[in-house]
Amino acid sequence: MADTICAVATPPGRGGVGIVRVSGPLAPRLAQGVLGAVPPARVATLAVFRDERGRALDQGVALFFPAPKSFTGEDVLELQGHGSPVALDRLVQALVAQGARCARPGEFTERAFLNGKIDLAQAEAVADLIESAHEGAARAAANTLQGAFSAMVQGLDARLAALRAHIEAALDFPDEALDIADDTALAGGLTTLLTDTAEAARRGREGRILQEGVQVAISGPPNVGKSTLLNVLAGHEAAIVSPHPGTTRDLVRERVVIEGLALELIDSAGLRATDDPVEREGIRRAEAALAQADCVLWLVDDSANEPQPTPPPASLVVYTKIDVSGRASGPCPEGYAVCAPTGAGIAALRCGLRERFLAPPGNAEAEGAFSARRRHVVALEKVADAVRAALGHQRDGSAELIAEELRVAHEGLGEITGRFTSEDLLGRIFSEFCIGK
Ligand SMILES: Nc1nc2c(ncn2[C@@H]2O[C@H](COP(=O)(O)OP(=O)(O)OP(=O)(O)O)[C@@H](O)[C@H]2O)c(=O)[nH]1
Ligand SMILES: [Mg+2]
Repeated sequence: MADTICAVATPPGRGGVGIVRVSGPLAPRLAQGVLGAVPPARVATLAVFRDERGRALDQGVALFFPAPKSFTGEDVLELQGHGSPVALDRLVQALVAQGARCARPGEFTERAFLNGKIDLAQAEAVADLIESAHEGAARAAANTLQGAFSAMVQGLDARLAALRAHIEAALDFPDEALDIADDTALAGGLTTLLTDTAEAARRGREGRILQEGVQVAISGPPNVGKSTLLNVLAGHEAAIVSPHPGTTRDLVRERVVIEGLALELIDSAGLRATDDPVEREGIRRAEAALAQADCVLWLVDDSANEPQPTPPPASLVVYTKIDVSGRASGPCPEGYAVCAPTGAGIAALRCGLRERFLAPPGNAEAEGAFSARRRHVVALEKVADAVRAALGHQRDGSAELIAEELRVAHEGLGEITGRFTSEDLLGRIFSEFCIGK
């Protein structure tokens, strides 16, 4: 049986109201101890909060939510007192003295998930709502919390389950089975499932960008002006700039918002062959950041005489040091030309970035925008890959291989809702929460 946890749920510091939350089987006994009686279910009740020796600590409103109709699905007691850090701390101590334990970060939400009150995507939306950096992100997280994203995943899940049942039947009764390659119902089911999964992944990507912002890696050889550009876009001296090639080693991350579009800019080490082990580690990190970014700004020193490395595919080329080369600033056929120290061409580059990822802020207004995380998008892409493979096997007429791919697809969807999730992942997700949530 679960133990009983307690924590201050309001932010640290002084405030009008301070709330202590208790969840677990001891909640009624703790109410008895602290309030002298268990308040009637879900009725705001004025009470004096007392410590284990009967001394008054505070006075406020107590709420009791009996299991299972509570946030965590357990007996929950909420004590709404005054926002005094000292009084709240004494109240927590009194609860601990009577058998409660201090909650870990996210433990209330974790219990809500474990007790089936919300799925994992919704639990993550709780954290995303708290962390929202702008209104669009908050609205999208609220939609995910209400289950908009989960409902879409569950719809895919139900259809996948039906297709699995269909194929398992063909495996169990091979004599009666239709020839798999001629099974038009199966082909149709797989095709629409693939279309809808790809659409879900697309919307998931939009939702992730809305929530986390677009990750933009600033990349290129050493000394081309990467850190200078980061500083100009960030509006302050975030990274060290120097004339020595190989200055930046660590990843330097800066969040900026351009007309409602949240960007995470990542400056990193210049890419080159080197024997310096520290610089080599910097380059390894730079390459990892480049590989997972939504957008790569590849900087080319326009003033250099020697030939410059070829930009990676799909990157946005930015010519730097045009004050030396004499090129005009602004958009050019291959990308943008800037001089970061004077600011020439920077406005055009900002506009270009904004246009490239135009969709999210506008969409947030629309009904049904939802927040998602990178791991959700990765899982949906994995599901789409597996369904695509299953469709290939269907044309070859192999029921076993289809069944295996659909199993993989089903597992991928389960990772989103938390049906198939490792302890490790759960620990990581909930540890990002604040205490008392
Ligand atoms: N003339 C001119 N100099 C620039 C421009 N942008 C950057 N620089 C200079 O170029 C040098 C290198 O700039 P950084 O921003 O440190 O270059 P980086 O690409 O971050 O270099 P690493 O971190 O070593 O890879 C510095 O001396 C900058 O002042 C520019 O547009 N024009
Ligand atoms: Mg640098």
